[in-house]
Amino acid sequence: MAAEVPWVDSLEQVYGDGTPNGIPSEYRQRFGNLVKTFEREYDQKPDFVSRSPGRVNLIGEHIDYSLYNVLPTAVVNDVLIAVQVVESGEPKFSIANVNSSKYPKEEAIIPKSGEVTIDKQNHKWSNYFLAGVSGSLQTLRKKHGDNFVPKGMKLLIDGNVPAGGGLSSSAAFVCASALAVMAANGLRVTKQDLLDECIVSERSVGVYSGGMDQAASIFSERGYLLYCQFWPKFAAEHVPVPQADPEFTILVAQSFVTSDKAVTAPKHYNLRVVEVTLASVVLAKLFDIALNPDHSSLGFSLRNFQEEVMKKDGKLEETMKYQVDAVIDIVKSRLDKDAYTREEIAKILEISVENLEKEYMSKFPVQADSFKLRQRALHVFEEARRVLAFRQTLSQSSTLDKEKLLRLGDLMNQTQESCAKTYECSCPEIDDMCSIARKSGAYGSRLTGAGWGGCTVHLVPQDKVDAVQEALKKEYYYKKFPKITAETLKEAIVISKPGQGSSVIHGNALSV
Ligand code: NG1
Repeated sequence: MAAEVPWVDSLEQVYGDGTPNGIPSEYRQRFGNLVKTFEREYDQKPDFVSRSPGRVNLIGEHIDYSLYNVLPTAVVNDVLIAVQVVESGEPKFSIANVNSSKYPKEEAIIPKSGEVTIDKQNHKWSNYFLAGVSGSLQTLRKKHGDNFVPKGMKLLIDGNVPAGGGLSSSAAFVCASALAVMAANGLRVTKQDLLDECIVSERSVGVYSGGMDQAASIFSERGYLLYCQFWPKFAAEHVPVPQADPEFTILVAQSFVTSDKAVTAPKHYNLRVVEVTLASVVLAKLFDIALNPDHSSLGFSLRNFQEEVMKKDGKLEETMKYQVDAVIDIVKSRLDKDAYTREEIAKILEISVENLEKEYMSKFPVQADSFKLRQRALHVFEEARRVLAFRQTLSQSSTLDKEKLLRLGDLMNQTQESCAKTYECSCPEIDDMCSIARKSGAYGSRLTGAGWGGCTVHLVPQDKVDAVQEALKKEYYYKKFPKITAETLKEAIVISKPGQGSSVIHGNALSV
């Protein structure tokens, strides 16, 4: 049977490390503060708290929406939503945040039979909650009929995943929201259903979401990396973090360059989705292949093209590495222009520019005169190859030796190079941080998440962790932000152990 999102009644099941040591007191305090603030705000105790974490991606950047495998894991930073269900009356949501000065309280009413409307032009913080509502309503209406009206809810939110910081605060928020709505309406949702809902939900905020973040937020298990496969359909494998000699640490450091994916999407994220989709259909056309639509954002992915071209050549039985190498050669030899205009692409596809725009650029607008199909496709296929190599290195033996750690680090460094030069999703600050970390001892350093700012992730030998942190402070944070406070600096670098995925926290855990 498909696994359900767990309901837990102790915080150890969420934040513990599996040992009898208990959990760090700050987690308990934060949770206690949420419950008490809820009581002050609404004069009642919450019924439950829905929780979903942020994530860090170790390798496999910008390839989930081309349906290639990626290797993220949840971090301990999360979004907590305390909920009191309102049993009668119209379905009204009161949405408050513990940080009320930054995120003022808002109210929303769901029209009886209608859709949740999200004003994409007006990016309010509560849009992410409404996005979660819209996805879960689809499931609830499928189950209970189109006239189903959800229960009203009083909500208090506390998130400590930095917004726009590359640890996927948006996915954590949307997943926790959808889970809260499902729980409030009496549904024990499976992880797979929640994932499907949340991908749809996030798209309603205006981003062609790939699915990696929601998968990592929902499916992760403490102590494991999550090997996510998207082709032919989603599957998750929990990969244990191997012992290593010398020991290593995964260090996550924010650049404090904020890139709001929903706002910058037409020039950044959504444009890349359009470019790789166009690369797929152009390549297919050049090989006289009619692609069947797949479940990627715009219906045609590079993974789909790989499958069909290998089928055509009778090479589907070959290893994945062989196949990816083959499509890399194809891209190098067949996509020979540095950039393709709309007219050039329309000509290859034998359609009008108007139809090209209607089919691939109308769902969400993009701002570009030309499209770098060769570079984007190359990044995707080469990154897919790096993920395979990374995964293989992890599973070669139960202990990672220095040579293997260096290999993993090298793959991460190659990803950064490709993100910076070929996919153009890095920025000078991220490049800077990566070279500072490498110079002071990191095996590998790269951006994590969508990029154009956000976070970096570093694979660091244990005995170099202090040196890397100090170097980042001295050569990046103090230099770029001379007025940075000690508190902000404390949040800038996170030493992250793979954390636990989504859950509903109820019962005794709420007695604080
Ligand atoms: P961020 O923006 O870091 O949450 C985004 C996408 C992922 C993936 C990465 C790039 C969403 C919610 N997230 O991550 O699916 O494509 O970029 O690897 O759209």
